Amino acid sequence: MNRHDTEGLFITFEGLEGAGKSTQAEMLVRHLEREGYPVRLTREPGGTAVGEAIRELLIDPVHEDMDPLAEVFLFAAARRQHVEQVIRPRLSEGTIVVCDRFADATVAYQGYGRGVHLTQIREVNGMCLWRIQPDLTFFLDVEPTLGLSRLNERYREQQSGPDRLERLDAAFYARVREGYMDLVRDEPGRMRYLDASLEREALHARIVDCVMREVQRRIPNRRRLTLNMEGLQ
Ligand code: T5A
Repeated sequence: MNRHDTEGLFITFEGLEGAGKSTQAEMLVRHLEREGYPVRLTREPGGTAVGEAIRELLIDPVHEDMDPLAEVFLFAAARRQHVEQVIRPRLSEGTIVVCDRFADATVAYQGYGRGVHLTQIREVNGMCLWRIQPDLTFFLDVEPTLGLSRLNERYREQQSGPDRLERLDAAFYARVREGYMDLVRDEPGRMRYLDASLEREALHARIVDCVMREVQRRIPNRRRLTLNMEGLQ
């Protein structure tokens, strides 16, 4: 039984800044496309026009005084739009949805990081999700200093700098990491721990192995064959 009563598969990537989530999400999507599966890559906050507008508001360094619970509601508003406009419809038509961050990020960042009560976060997340839960979540675990050093390299290359959400201190990231570790302990069936200090290709191989087992178990062969036949016409 899926966690969302639909035909598709919902896969999310979580971790601290610079863990390599976007890199691995994109590599996985390319792999699934090559294998002939219907797949959609998306991200949070974002994934819809409304969500991308909320993202701009959230990351703008000008809003330094944003209240932590107000922050939860903004992430939640973006998530609700995303679930109803993109995730649920794609899952219903049997697509594999790969999402760069999802509801666990609110637990880890706003709950453990900012100190918002976890009961409030679960309540708000519950309102947004309505029977939508990831089937598989990869937690890419990185030492905060390694993740931030990867980002610093990127800022140098792109001549850019940190946004509002990337300006937090080491103690904050240690709490966020602890939050993710608690989620891994609490939900070992869904959450998969990966050491994100490994090489990109080594991580990709582990992720593909895990996803393909799940795909073969849940998505009927018929769907993939139909797609491959369409490709031949
Ligand atoms: N947020 C989000 C919340 O607080 N609550 C929420 O509910 C949600 C949904 C934006 C922010 O929002 C917060 C968390 C964030 O602060 P984001 O856009 O996902 O979230 O931002 P980041 O996590 O900051 O995304 P990054 O792009 O910075 O990190 P990634 O995706 O983990 O890393 P990636 O793949 O872009 O790689 C970073 C660099 O490392 C290299 C890459 O080439 C790149 O240069 N790299 C590697 N180097 C060596 N070895 C590897 N294995 C590597 N993999 C990648």
